[in-house]
Amino acid sequence: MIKIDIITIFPEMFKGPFNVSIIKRAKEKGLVDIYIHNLRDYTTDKHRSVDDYPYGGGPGMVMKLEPIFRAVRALKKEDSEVILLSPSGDLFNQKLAEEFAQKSHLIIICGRYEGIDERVRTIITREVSIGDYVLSGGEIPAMVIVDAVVRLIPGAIGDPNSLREESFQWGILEYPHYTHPRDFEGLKVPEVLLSGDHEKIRKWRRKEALRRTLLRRPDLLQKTKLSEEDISFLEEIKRELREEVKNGSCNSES
Ligand code: 4G0
Repeated sequence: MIKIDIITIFPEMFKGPFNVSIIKRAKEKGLVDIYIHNLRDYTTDKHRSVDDYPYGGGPGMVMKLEPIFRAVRALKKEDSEVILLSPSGDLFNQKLAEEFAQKSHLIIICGRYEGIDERVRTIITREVSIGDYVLSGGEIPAMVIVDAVVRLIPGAIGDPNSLREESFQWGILEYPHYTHPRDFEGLKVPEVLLSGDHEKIRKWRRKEALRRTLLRRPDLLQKTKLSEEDISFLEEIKRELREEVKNGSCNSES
């Protein structure tokens, strides 16, 4: 059982996303316990203030330290990962999601305003960003992280094969998927997928995944371990691409 505590000034934002689909099912199965805490409940002044003017002047407001410290101290256990969401954090990725999924307790602090009092760094164990853009708060990043982590908990996903495929394939993009009908207004399913020849299908999927990765995310091919077969597929793909250039074809999918 993994426990996730989220500290926010907008608890209502979490109602929808955490009560549908995989997260809802994981909660029902007792795989995860998610608590949303209103930061204002940890204030002590009569105005329940969570922000204040910046020392030294300048525009905007800064999140106050005391409510955050009171909240984290109340929630913290021996083995808590205390995560601050901020645009200047370490970039979140699948590897970090897998790491978080192994923890017994996550405390996620959703920042707002122009920033947060720098001294918050003394109480956190990690600063994480979901990407290079600024949002109006850390709430949506918190939902992104919870979703990515919860679906990795054993039992959270109906068919664990889909996770295995994913992590097995991790490092290159996914192969293209098709379902019924075989022919939609002339858009046909590739013949090989109807052949019933599992080895042929495996090879086709691997090659198409590599083709996609070469065209869209060539950076991934540098980082991942490629088999002898992969390397010869990539040679074939590059040959096919040169052939297309010669024939003057112009198709964004290839
Ligand atoms: C500025 C995370 C803005 C500073 C949070 C927080 C984007 C992301 C915010 C902070 C966010 C992201 C220092 C806590 C809130 N925007 N890319 N907005 N601090 O993950």
